[in-house]
Amino acid sequence: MYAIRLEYANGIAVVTLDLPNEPVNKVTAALRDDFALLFNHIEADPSVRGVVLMSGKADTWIAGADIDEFLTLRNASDAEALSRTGQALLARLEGLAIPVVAAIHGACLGGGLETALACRWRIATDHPKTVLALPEVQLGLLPGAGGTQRLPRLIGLQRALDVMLTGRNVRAKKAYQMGLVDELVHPSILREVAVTRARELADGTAKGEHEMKGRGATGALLEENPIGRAIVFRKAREGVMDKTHGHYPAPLAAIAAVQAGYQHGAEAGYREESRAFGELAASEVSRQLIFLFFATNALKKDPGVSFPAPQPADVRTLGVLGAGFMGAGIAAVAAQQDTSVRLKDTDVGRVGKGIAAVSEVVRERLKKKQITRLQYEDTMALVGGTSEYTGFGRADLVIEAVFEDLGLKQRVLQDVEPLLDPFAVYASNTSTIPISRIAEAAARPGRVLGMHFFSPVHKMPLLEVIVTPHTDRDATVTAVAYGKTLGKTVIVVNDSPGFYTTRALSAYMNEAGHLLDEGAEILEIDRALTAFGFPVGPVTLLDEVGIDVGGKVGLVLGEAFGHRMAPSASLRQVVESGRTGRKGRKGFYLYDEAGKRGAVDPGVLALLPSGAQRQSMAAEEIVERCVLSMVNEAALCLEEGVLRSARDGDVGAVFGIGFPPFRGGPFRYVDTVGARRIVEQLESLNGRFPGRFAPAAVLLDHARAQRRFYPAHGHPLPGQEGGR
Ligand code: 3H9
Repeated sequence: MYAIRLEYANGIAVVTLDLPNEPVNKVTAALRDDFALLFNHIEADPSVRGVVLMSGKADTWIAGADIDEFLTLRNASDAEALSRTGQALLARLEGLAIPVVAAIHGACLGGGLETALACRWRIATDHPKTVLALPEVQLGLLPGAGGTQRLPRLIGLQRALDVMLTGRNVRAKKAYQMGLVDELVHPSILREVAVTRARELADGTAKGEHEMKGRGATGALLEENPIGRAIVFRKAREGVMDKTHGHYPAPLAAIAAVQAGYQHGAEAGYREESRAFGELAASEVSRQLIFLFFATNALKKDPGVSFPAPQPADVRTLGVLGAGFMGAGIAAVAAQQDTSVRLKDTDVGRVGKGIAAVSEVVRERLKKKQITRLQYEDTMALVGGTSEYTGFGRADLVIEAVFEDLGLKQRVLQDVEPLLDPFAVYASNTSTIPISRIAEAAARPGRVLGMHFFSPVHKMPLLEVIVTPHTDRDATVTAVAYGKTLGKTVIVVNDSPGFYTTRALSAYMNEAGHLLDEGAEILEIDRALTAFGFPVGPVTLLDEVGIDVGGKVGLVLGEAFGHRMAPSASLRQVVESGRTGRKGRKGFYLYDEAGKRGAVDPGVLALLPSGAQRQSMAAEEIVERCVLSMVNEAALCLEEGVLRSARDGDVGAVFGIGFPPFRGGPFRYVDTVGARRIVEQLESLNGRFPGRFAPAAVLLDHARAQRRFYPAHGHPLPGQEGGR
C-alpha cells in the first residue's frame, strides 16, 4: 500500500497513515485506494480482531479531503460523486465486523474527523496540537463524507450544528467533554492504550465510560422531539442569516442535510449531504474561499523577498515604542509567542496603562481557559515597562507605535537608534506615513521598514510589511518571519503613501464621503455595502476607526494623489466639528455610555454640505461607486509596483480591510465581473466625476486583451510564489 503501514500487535492491526512526500495526511485518491485494499485485507484475515488507526505525521492525524483534488472537479456531479465515494468508504469502515479505534494525535479535520466518526472508539492525545474540526464551511462546503449525519448522532444536535456551522477548532479536552472523543491520553501512551482498547472492544470487555456524557439536560429535552428540533433548526438558520446576510450558502445547506437525516432517515440525509456537497463545490463562493486557502498557504512560504532569500534573524527581544492601544496589542501578541518585550512610553503612568492593556488581552485567553494561570503569569513576566530606553540595546526588533505625526516619528527614531544594535530592525506601525519619510531621520535607513498591524492586533489576521528601496533584504525577511511567528498572514508592499491597504480603503471611504456630499442617506450607504458583503458599512467604519484618524489619512493621501483622493467636503466638515466617532461617543451615529451604536445622529446632518435634506439613492449606485473606487485603487497599486501581485492585493483586502471573502478580493472580483465590464463602468463614472474614476492602465490592458488576473481553470496560483 502506498500511504499505509501495517503492523500487528496480538491480533490487532495497527494502521499508520503516512502519505509519502506530503507534510500532512489528506484523503487523496491514493489514500482512498489504500483504505479499500486495507478493508479487503482485514475482512479476509480472521486473525485480525481489531484495528487501530494512527498517523505517521508529527502534527496531523488527517487534515481532511485533498483540497487540490477539488480543483480537478469539472462540475457539481463530479463533486457529488466524490462525496458519494467518501460516504461509501466510511460506511464500509463503520460496518466492519471488528472494532476500529481512532488514535488521534494532531489536527483531525474535515474528512479526517469524518473518518474518526465512523470508527467505534476515539482516543485523542491531550496535547495542544490535537484539534478536531469540520472546517468545510470555511471553504464554502459542507462535510461531505457523512459528517452531517454522524456528528449529531454522537454529540447531539445543537453541539453538532455549532461545530459544523462555525468550523472552529475543538481542543482535545473540550472534545472529550462534549463526547466527540471517548478518551484522552498522553501522547506517549496513545498507541498502547489504543491497542488495549481495540482488544477489549473485540472481547466485549470495554467499559462504555462515556455515553453521551457531554449533553446537557436542556439540549437533550429540546432535541428529543420534533417540535424542539424544529426550534433548534430555525434558530440555527436565523443565526446563520444574521452572521452571513445570506452570502454563504454552505452553512444553510449543512443545516438542511442534518434536518433531512432527522426527518427522513439517515439514507435521505446522506443523499442530501452529497447532493449539496456537489452543488457547493461547483459554486463561485467555494472557488473564492478555496483560492484564499491557497493564497494564504502560498504566503506562509513566501519569505517576502525574491529567492535566494537571506536567513531571518531570531527575534528574542522586542522593543515597543508607545504603550497605547496598538503598542500594547503588539506587545501582547509578541509575549504570547515567548518574546521578551520592552514597552516604552514617556511616563510611568502611560507605561502602567499599557501593561494593564497587555494583561487584558492575555487574560481573555485565561478566561476562555485557553491557557492556565501559570501560563498567564509566565507571559506577563515577559513584558517589562520603561519610561527610559532600558533594555533596548538587546532588542532584535523595535516597533514604533507612537502618534501618527511625521515629526514625532522621526524624533523617536533619532532618539532610540544610537542605543540599538546595528543589526536590529526598526519598524514603524504607521498606517499612512511613507516609511521613506520616517527613514530620512535614520543613520541606518537599511534597517528601517514598516510593520502595519491592524486593530485589534490579537484578532486581525493581516500584517502589511512595507519596504523602501533602501531597506536591507535581511531586515525584510526578519520582519516577515516574525510576523508569521505572531500568527499573521504577511504581505510585503513597496513604500508609498497609505501603502496598499490604507490607500485602497481610503479611496472607498472617500467615495462614501462624496455620496454624503450629494445628500445620500447615511443608513442607505452602510446598508448597501454590508449587503455587498463588507462586515460594516463605510460610515460606521469611519466612526469605528476614528473620524480624526480618517481626517489625517485623508489629508496625507489627498496631498499625495491630488484630486482623485482629495477628502470629501463632508469628511472635512465633520472632522472640523471635533467629532471623533465611537471613542468620543459622538460621530455619524449616536452612542450610549457603553459605546453601543444607536441611530444616525441628526446633529451630524447639519454639518454636511447637503444639509439635513437627504435623498434616497439606489444601492447599485452606492455599491458601484464605493467598490470600484477600491478596485481601481488596488489596480493602481499593482501597476505602480506597490503590490507585488494580485494575490497579495486580494489577501490584503480580505484580511485587512474587510473585502468580502466570498468575492475573493478586488482582483478576483474583476475576473468575476470581467475587466471589460469594470472598465466600462469606470469610464462611465469618470464621465460623471472627471478624474476620480480614470481606469488604471492594468485594467485597460486586461480589458483590451480579455485577460484575467488568475487562470479560469485549474490551480488559481500557478507559480505565483516568490518575491520582490
Ligand atoms: C473536506 O475534508 C471535505 C470532506 O468533508 C468531504 C469530501 C468528500 N488538502 O497549513 P500548512 C497542505 S474539506 C490539501 O502550512 P500547518 C497545505 O496546503 C478539507 N492540502 O501547515 C500546505 O501545502 P504546501 C477540510 C492541504 O501545520 C501543507 O499541507 N480540511 C490540506 O500550519 C502544510 O500545511 C481543511 O480545511 C488539505 N486538506 O497547518 C484543513 N491540508 O506546503 C486545511 C494541508 O504545498 N488545512 N494541506 O503549501 C489546515 O487547516 C492546515 O493545513 C493544518 C496544518 C492545520 C492541517
